[in-house]
Amino acid sequence: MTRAALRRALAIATAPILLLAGCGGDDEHGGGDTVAPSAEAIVIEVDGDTTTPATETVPLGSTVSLQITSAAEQEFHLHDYDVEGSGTSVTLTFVADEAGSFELESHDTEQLLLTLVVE
Ligand SMILES: [Cu+2]
Repeated sequence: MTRAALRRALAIATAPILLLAGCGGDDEHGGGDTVAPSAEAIVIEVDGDTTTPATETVPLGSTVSLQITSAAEQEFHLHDYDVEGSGTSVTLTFVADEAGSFELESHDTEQLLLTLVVE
C-alpha cells in the first residue's frame, strides 16, 4: 500500500467517527437550550406540621413560577420581589431579573418555605 492510499483508507475509516461526534454535539446543543432564559417551575407542598425549608436555584432572567399547595388557606409572600398570593393552591409567577437570595414565607405561620437563589 502506498502512503497516499493508506491516508485515504484512514480518512474513510475515521469519517463515521466524525459523523457520530457531530451527532453527539447536536444532542448537547439541544440540552443546552436550558441555558437560555427559561421557565422554571418549582413545586412547594406545605405540610402543616413539617416544612423543611428548601433551597432552589434558578438562572437570572428566567421566568419562575412557584406552585404552592397547602392544606390550609395561607398567604404566601416572596420577599424583595414582593409577589404574593393567598389560598390553598397558589402560583406566583415572575421574572427573576434580580440576583440574590430570596425567602418565600407564609404570613400565617411565619414559616420559611423556600429560599430562592437567583444567579
Ligand atoms: Cu413576607
